[in-house]
Amino acid sequence: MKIIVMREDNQMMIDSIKAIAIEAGNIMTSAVRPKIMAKEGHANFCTETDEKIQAFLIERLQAVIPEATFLGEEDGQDVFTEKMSRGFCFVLDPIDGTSNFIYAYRPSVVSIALLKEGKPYMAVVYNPFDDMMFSAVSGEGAYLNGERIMSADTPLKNSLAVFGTAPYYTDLQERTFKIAKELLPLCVDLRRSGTAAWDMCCVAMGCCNLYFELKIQLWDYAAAALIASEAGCTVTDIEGNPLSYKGPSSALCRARGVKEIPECFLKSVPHKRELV
Ligand code: LIP
Repeated sequence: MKIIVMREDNQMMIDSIKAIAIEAGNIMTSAVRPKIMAKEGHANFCTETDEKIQAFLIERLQAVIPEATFLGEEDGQDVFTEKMSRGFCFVLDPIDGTSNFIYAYRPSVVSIALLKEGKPYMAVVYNPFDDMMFSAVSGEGAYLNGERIMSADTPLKNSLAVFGTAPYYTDLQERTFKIAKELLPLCVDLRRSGTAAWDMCCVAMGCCNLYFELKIQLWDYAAAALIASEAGCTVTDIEGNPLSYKGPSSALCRARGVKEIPECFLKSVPHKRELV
């Protein structure tokens, strides 16, 4: 594993973002029966704690980079504008795994991505329930609680795979479970956690070797995709195209040991079906 010495200014900035994520995590773990609001789509919820954490993150991160713009899941700040692809833009998911949070099903995480000129530059994903802090700086490696992490180099058949059900988009469920059914015999077993950011961090730290979901939002993948990439993963949409970092996308995160995209993904793509 290549020795990496982080640039001092980057170290200071990522340490500030991590400290703010820990405080946000405390707001999450100390919440008591927060008010729940329904959003568009099947079982798509927001709680007053999601909104409280997002407001807290914007106020504190604005002090770290005064000129930064913000894109966050809550409060109607969910459209990626041209302005956000210039300079610094923080992409926030105050609680990734909101349904988990509502039902006290673990984990839920705080996800903070920093884009520079529209490209992933820094990332923090914090699980406050297990005090697990994932972080990465582009080109400077991925870390868990300060220790460098790399994804597993073992083949899919000797590993777990994790997937997201894209519950808000009922038109995608038939394809999701068709892929899952064909993926199961190719691995040891499947898992479903309820948070895309946590799932990709699990691939980054070597707990499982593949994660997929047919549609997630920019704030679900922006941070965890950089952490996974810096841990040697290949993170694309399910067809193998680079993630846009401009809006919703399908996601496929493969550990170092999963060299090819399993055929069950390629043949599931409607317009590709004729080709396979
Ligand atoms: C969640 C994702 C999860 C997905 C859920 C939801 P949220 O994000 O992390 O992978 O299956 O549908 O999108 O809404 O809890 O921030």
